[in-house]
Amino acid sequence: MMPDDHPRYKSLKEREALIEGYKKGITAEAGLIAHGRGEAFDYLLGEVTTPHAKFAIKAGAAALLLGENPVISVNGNTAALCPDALVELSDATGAKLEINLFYRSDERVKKIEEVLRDKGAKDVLGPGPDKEIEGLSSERRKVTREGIYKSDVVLVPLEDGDRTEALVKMGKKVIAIDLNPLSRTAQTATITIVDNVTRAIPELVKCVNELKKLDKEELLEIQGGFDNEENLKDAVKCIRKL
Ligand code: PTJ
Repeated sequence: MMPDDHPRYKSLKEREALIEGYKKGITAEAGLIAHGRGEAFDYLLGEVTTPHAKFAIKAGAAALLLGENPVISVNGNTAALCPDALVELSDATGAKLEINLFYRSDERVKKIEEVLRDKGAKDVLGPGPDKEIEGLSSERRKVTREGIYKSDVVLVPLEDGDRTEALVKMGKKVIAIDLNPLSRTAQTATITIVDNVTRAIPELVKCVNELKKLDKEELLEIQGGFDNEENLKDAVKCIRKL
């Protein structure tokens, strides 16, 4: 039992959630290692949503609201760490939830679908993929026509660089959430939120609900005022300042 006054309570709870997810067959074994890498960057960022992350969250929220067929890609880490927030974001934006796994198995897809439905998701895409992303050989190539394949905006938390590149090549706006500002995903995405998914996704929900009051022109202005390269430089500067 974790004492809630432990100075690293939140971080330790996240580890517990992932270990639990792994035991239930939701999170991949390598997902635990990937989280460790994320934790190291989060530590360097002060474990807070920094101003550059907030700026990217605002641009990402505007892009999701402007999208005609926005999709939220769900993997084993996010399903274990923040399933409620994923469903809330889908409800707030109308974005579809699609399970897309690097270590894909029908069993894992089914278990993640159950987690999302348990949290109130009505439609979950991912089982029975009927299209493939061109130029991608990993299991992540398997997508659904109605979801990721036809999407114009895709949110990809904890992604690998190959698929980000392939999605961008298909002409999609890719919003990535990645604690590592130097990763290929971070560098390739249209909008990169350098933040922990456990903070960034609830923040996106809040921001989407605020931006809903704006008209299309105002949303376009927010989206257009974002420069990913510049924002990533700020993220690196923030780490260097330590
Ligand atoms: O569930 P699956 O089968 O799709 O597998 C998922 C993993 C995570 C195993 C797979 O996508 C993978 O291997 O990812 P990578 O290539 O290790 O990339 C993970 C990236 O996410 C790294 O740059 C980490 O720094 C970052 N990261 C890890 N945990 C978090 C994170 N970013 C934001 N929030 C986190 N909690």
